[in-house]
Amino acid sequence: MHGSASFLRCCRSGLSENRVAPLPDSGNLLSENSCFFMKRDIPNILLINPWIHDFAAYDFWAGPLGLLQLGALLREQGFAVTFIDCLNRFHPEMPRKNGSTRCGRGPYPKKRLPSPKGLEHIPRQYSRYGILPEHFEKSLRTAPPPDLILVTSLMTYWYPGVQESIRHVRSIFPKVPLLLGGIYATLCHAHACRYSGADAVIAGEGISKITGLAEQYTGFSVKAKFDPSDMNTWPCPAWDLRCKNPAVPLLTSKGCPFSCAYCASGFLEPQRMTRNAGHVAEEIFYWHKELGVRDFAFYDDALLISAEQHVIPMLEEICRVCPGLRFHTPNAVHIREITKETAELMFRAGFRTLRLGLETTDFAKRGHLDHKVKEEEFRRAVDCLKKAGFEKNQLGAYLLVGLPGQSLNDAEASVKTVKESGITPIPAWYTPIPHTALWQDAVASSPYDLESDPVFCNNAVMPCMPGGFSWDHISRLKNLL
Ligand code: B12
Repeated sequence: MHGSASFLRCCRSGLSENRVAPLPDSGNLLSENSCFFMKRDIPNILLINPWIHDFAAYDFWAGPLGLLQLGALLREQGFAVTFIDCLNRFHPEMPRKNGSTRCGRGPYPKKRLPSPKGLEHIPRQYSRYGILPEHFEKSLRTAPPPDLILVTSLMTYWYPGVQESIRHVRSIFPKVPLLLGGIYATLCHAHACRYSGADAVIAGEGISKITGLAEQYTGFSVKAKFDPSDMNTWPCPAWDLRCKNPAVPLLTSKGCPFSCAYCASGFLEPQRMTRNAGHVAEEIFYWHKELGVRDFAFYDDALLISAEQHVIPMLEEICRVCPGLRFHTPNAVHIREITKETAELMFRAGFRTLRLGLETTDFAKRGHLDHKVKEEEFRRAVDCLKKAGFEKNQLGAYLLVGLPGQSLNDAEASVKTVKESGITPIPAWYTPIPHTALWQDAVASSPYDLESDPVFCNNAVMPCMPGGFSWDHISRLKNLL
């Protein structure tokens, strides 16, 4: 495997001679990967993936990719890094069934919570997803004392889980600086500054900022060993800090050239960047060889864009270097880019779950939403995929439901059209997102005060659906499916 030394460098450099290797079988009970220090002159940075609070959550190849990317960079620069995952499905003190896994997916443990204020009328059970608070506290108490704590965040409406996680951390490490970053921190910056409990909230990408932040808060001075504008110089995310990896998420590019009205990608990742084929194949090979991983999930916003330069050489390299693995695209791919060649290559490389970003089949009236696919492009793509060998249950088309001004009848019509095409419709309930073109329409059409509290943007409450949440809406769609 050419160049694999660079990946070994990334993943092994965490175990410097100042630390002893993790105790056998202790990883889960303590922090995910507790490395103890003989010397206290190297600052220890504690990474935390917080709980989810929601009406429903399921692990579809989820993982804190951004946080562990920062962890890998810090480790490479000589910081000691520990990780606690509040969403660890494999915690040894949790019931076994949580650890069950289907191609890397599986249910999170959950514990019932009272519904958030203003959502008490929703007839669904609100829960904390993840490990129990006592397990989190035990991990915090037994972790090497941190000099800096980094907490990530994902969905805006999951912020109550972030708040609760930070409260627990504060009760144990009241004086250690705690920084919050991630998607909620970026999309709802002012809200996070006010309510999260973090010392500082960092908006936007973290790669170019993390060295400076770590230096500023620990006083430890380092030289950056990577170029923030070149993904090929970054070490792979520190997935080895997770106690178990049923699947590994991959990021082979950043950004998306489309500016769809419902999506925040353009705001979150304004710059398009790609990795080269060898770099990606090397990472996949590495995780397969080191951790036995067979399932990989692409997190790219635009995996198939500029296929000739990016995905085609990358998949050819994957077929050559690491055949026999399974790949999934839980974040949809662009339909227009699916050709005979890309379809055949994806099939040959081992793609098993392919999600298409269709959103609606009302092709004539979709102009206010996006310009990413025409009807004939959709039909041609489905044809190419079927001819390449994909089966109906491997091909799912995401359809947005509950958009401002959209009736359930419109959504039902899309479901029927997708079924007729011979692939699987997958309704995705719309969540309003700040900094998107559709945000103001969403605010105007919703009975909730979306601007006052991100919790009202939870798609499980159907925030923009006329009449609000209803089991009838769900069962009408389920019956059609
Ligand atoms: C991959 C992905 C998923 C994955 C899961 C991801 C995961 N981590 O578990 C899957 C496919 C399952 C998923 C599902 C959904 N997703 Co999604 N997803 C994404 C996507 C494409 C990438 C996220 C990611 O990992 N990026 C890569 C890493 C590197 O970036 P990052 O985490 O932001 O980290 C960087 C910075 O934030 C920062 N950082 C992060 N943490 C910290 C901490 C500190 C201290 C610092 C300093 C910095 C820092 O540095 C990192 C490196 O630069 C984003 C879009 C996007 N471009 O971000 C949408 C996105 C987050 N998803 C979104 C949506 C709508 C959904 C769904 C609701 C879709 C639906 N209707 O079904 C579901 C809900 C899932 C659920 N209920 O479980 C929305 C967010 C909506 C919201 N209200 O918040 C986004 C923004 C896309 C959009 N439409 O605009 N998603």
